[in-house]
Amino acid sequence: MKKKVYFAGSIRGGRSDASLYHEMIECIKETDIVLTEHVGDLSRSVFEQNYGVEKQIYDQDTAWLREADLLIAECTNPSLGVGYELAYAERFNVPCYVFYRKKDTHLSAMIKGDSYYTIIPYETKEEVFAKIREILKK
Ligand code: 6IA
Repeated sequence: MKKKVYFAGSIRGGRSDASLYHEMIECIKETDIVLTEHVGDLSRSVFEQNYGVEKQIYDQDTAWLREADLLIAECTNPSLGVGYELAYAERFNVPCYVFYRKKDTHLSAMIKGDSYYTIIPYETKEEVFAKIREILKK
């Protein structure tokens, strides 16, 4: 059966890796389902700001987190939202895989130091796609 994957990546934390998120999402979709395709959507505005919209986003994303079979996060670009999602997923026992580009960031000790998370440092995109395929085969 297809797995439901919650893909997490920076939105208001900065969009410099958004096209990489899009490629990771496409890679997951080759075999499984991505609940959060908008994270890799370069056409959407990051700053739609009003409480109603933000509450809807929070309610939908936390419902998807509870429903997900696993979470894949790209954490090179630090994001408060992604950090929150990782902690929320741990609370609901959702397995979490955290990717980051070694040369571009020092991943937070609060993520690296939590043995619940599978941390995946990488150098090339090819490594990322190969690792995603391996995770999804499990
Ligand atoms: O603090 P950040 O904005 O960087 O948090 C990013 C994380 O929070 C992502 O992994 C998303 O799952 C979630 N998130 C933040 N903003 C949104 C959002 N905004 N829609 C859905 N999930 C969100 C609407 C516009 C957007 C699609 C460009």
